[in-house]
Amino acid sequence: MSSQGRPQAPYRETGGLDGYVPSPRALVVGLGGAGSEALRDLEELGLPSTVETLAVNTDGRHLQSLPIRERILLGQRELGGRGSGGDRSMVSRLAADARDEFSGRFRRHDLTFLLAGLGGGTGSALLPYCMDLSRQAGSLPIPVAFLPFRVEMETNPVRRENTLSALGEIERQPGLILVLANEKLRRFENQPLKRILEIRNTYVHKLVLSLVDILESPSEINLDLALLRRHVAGAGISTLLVAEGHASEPDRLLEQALREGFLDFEIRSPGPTLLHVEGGSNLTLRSLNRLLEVFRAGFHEPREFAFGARIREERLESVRVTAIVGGIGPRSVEEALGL
Ligand SMILES: Nc1nc2c(ncn2[C@@H]2O[C@H](COP(=O)(O)OP(=O)(O)OP(=O)(O)O)[C@@H](O)[C@H]2O)c(=O)[nH]1
Ligand SMILES: [Mg+2]
Repeated sequence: MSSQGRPQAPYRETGGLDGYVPSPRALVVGLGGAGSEALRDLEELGLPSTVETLAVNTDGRHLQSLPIRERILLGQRELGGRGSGGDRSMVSRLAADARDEFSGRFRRHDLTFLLAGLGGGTGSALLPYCMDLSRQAGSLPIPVAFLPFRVEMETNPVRRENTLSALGEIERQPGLILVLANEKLRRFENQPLKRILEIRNTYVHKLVLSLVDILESPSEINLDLALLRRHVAGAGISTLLVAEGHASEPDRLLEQALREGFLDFEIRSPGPTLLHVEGGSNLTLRSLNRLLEVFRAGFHEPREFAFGARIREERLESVRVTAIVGGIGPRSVEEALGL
C-alpha cells in the first residue's frame, strides 16, 4: 500500500510482540430495568465477540425476558424477584452481600461499561456501587447513566431523590462518565417512545463500539488502553463524543460531536483530551491536520492533546472522530432537564 497522503507515525514500535499482547477485554453490564433494556438493544445492534455482557436486576420476570446469557437476580429472598419498587437503600444492602460475585466478573475485564436509568431503586443504587467495585477490581469503569424525563422528576419525589443521590456519588468518582439526558430526546417527541429509546441506545452503541474498536485494533498512530488509563487518572471527569462525516468538513463534525450527544456536560475549561481519527484511504495529512486544529479549538485549546489515527481503506472520504474530553463540568440536573 502506498504511504502517500497518509499520516506518518512519529515512531515505530520495535519487537515482534504481535500475538503476545492480548486485546483489552470489555464487559457491558445492564443494571435495573432501563439498563438491561439498553443492553438488549446493544446486543441486537451487534457487539464484537470479544465483548461480554451481563444483566443485573431485582426484577426476575424482567430479567427472564431478556436474551442475555449472563444474568444476576439480586435479593430473590428479600424481594421475591419483584423489583425494589424504588428502594435504593435496600438495593445497596443487597449489592454489598453480592460483592464477591460482582468483583469476580469485573476482574476478568479491562473495561466495564455500566448502563443504568437513574430514578428507580436498582439502577440508581448499583451504578455508583459497581463503578467503585470495578475500579477496585482493576477494570476501568465507564458509567452510562440515563436521566429520567423531566416530568418524572417533577412528579415523583422518590425518582428525583434517587437520581440526585446517584449522580452525586457518580460524580465523586472522577473518570470517563457518560450522562445522557432523556429530556433531550424530546426533539423526537412525535415518534413512539420505544423508537425514541432505540435512537438513544443506537447512540450508546456507537460510543461503546468506537471505544472498543480503538482499543482493540492497532492504529497507524496508536491510542491504547495504557494511554486511556493515564488520561482518565489525571483528567477529572471526562466524557466521550463521537462524530462521523466527511473529512473535508471538520466544523460540521465538531458541531455534530458537541450536539449529538444527549450529554449532560459542558466543556467549561480546557482539559486533557484524546482524539482518535479513523479515515479512509483518501485521508490526506492536510485534512487530518485541519481536523485536529478544529477540534482542538472547539475544546478550548487543551495543552494536553494526544491523538491517534487509523486508516480503514473502505471509508474513502468519510471519517469517524472519537474524542475523550477531560476537565469537563457536570451541569446541574435542573439545567440538563430544563427545570
Ligand atoms: N424502562 C425504561 N426506563 C428507562 C429507559 N431509559 C430511561 N428510563 C428511566 O429509568 C428510570 C429507572 O427505571 P427502571 O430502570 O425501571 O428502575 P430500576 O433501576 O429497575 O429500579 P426499580 O424498578 O425501582 O427496582 C426511570 O425513571 C425511567 O424513566 C429505558 O430505556 N427503559
Ligand atoms: Mg425495575
